[in-house]
Amino acid sequence: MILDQIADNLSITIQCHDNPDADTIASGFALYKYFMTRGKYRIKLIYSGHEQITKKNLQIMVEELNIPIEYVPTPYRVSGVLVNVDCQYGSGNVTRFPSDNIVIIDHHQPGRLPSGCLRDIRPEYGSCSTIIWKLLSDAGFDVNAHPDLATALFYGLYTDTGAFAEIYNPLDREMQDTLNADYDLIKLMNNSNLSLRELEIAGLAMIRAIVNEKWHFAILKADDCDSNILGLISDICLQVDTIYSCIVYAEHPDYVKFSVRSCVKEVLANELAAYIAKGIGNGGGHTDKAGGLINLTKYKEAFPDLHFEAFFSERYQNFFSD
Ligand SMILES: [Mn+2]
Repeated sequence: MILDQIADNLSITIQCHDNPDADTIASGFALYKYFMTRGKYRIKLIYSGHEQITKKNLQIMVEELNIPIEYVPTPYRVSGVLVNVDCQYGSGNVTRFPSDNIVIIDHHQPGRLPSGCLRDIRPEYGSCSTIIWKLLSDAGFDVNAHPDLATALFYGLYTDTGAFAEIYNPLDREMQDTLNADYDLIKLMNNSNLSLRELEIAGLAMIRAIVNEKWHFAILKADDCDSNILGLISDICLQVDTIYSCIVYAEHPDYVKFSVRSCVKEVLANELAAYIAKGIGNGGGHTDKAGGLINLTKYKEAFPDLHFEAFFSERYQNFFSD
């Protein structure tokens, strides 16, 4: 069993994806607690990337549930086995730290994985939290004996499935029904999704939406903000009746990040994200929700005179004609 194989190592480093969301944090936290109770003495729960956690609901989650997650800048030396949760080593949304002992536990479609790595990838689950919950339950670990853990895993599934609206797997439902979560805290986090400043950023982005009526897509430019806010803006945009897919992007001095959403099978969000970032960055995710990052140096080399609005518009249209 994968947990036993991880436990064979004296040191365990659990890494969440960059720009952590509730699901990756909950997954990492659950593994952390589990191995702590197994008496492992060197366990670290880390994440890296361009941004530290700023989103209010996630800050509440980390503080209220005492989640010992640490931000580490690059370069970083991993000790022991490296466990990627809710992401896959080598993919664009997780900083790659050198390691020859890699474990991947994830619920995204498998990408190109490092050879010989240990993996448990189940794309049929609504959240990575569900996989971890199942692994822990099968190992005889009573998650409900740890109310903080039960709440974290519950919230991981909740946020990854649009407040349980997108649950298709019976096991997700079973976890939802089984966990004794702190519903007051869930409610508090659920009502702390954005700051006033972020509300303003979202509003401005929506006012400036550029809509392509032929292909039913929209492009929105937002001021620099947390990636999760880009996702939130694109979630709202996709609810417009005439918009079937959309991109929301924000410029940062060093990079441009973007969020992609689609509700039609002709446009797979992960494919579109990869297409947009091809040659100049990274893009990927789920078929309905995805995102990416464009490297500004590479962009300026490839498109010295093109502003981003035109770039996104061109690539978007090329995606359809291709
Ligand atoms: Mn997830």
